[in-house]
Amino acid sequence: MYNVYLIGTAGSGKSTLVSALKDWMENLGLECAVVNLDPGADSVPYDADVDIREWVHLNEVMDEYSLGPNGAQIVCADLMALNIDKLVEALEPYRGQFTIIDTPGQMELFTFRQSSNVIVDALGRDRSILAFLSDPGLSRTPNGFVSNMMLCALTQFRFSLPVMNLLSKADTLGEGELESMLLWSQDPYALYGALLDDDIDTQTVMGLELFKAMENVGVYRELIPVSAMEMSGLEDLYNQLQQCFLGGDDADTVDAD
Ligand SMILES: Nc1nc2c(ncn2[C@@H]2O[C@H](COP(=O)(O)OP(=O)(O)OP(=O)(O)O)[C@@H](O)[C@H]2O)c(=O)[nH]1
Ligand SMILES: [Mg+2]
Repeated sequence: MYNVYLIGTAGSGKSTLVSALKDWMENLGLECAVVNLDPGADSVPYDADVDIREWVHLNEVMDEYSLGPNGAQIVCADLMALNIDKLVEALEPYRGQFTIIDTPGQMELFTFRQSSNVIVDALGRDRSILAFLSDPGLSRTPNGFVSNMMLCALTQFRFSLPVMNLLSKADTLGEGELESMLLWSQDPYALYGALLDDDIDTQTVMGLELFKAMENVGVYRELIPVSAMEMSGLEDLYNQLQQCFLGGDDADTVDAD
């Protein structure tokens, strides 16, 4: 069993990609379960096999503790960890080769709270990967691109798990934009040049320094463009999963216990 956590900034396309990936995998004959870990989701675009809202629901926590949405989200994060045994038990009958996990809208709730490491441990840390979604709306400029890479690096730092870097909603990018972003992710010097091409100001200088730090600590990695809308890039995503979990063998051929 392999766990894939979709993580990204609010509205980056996590839930839609969970749905697309599940459909794509099932069409391929792969067994996959889907877990919703967003207690504040009004609705999700997939049938969750297990849904944290069964035990922890943002609106109920707001009422019960007389909290606003932000305070309640923090309480929810802790309640999620407290209820994790129930979730793991409920998931047991559905577990197949892959478990695809949707995470809360505001990524800091999952990325920066210790409760999420409790959840990762309970679901099985050994066979887990984080799929970090970069939203093109935030990462089309060189500065935005570096900022998003930093978020991805922080996520990796918090969890100490393998990470793949996805460029979501790739269908919203023009050909030139997509090419530039892919080049920035493949060739540090191209990104370096693009940062320098920006008007040199304090922000750019800081971007360059952050960029150098990322290069030095080895978080620089190639982007995989995906579009849940067009169902594109999912094979590349799956190939990355195979590389990470199975050293390149197909999941079909490997015992999935
Ligand atoms: N064009 C396009 N739009 C997309 C794609 N994936 C998601 N969207 C849109 O982006 C918006 C946010 O998608 P969600 O899947 O709800 O994103 P999320 O990260 O789960 O959002 P929160 O959980 O609310 O933070 C929706 O309007 C989706 O229809 C895509 O591949 N292409
Ligand atoms: Mg969502």
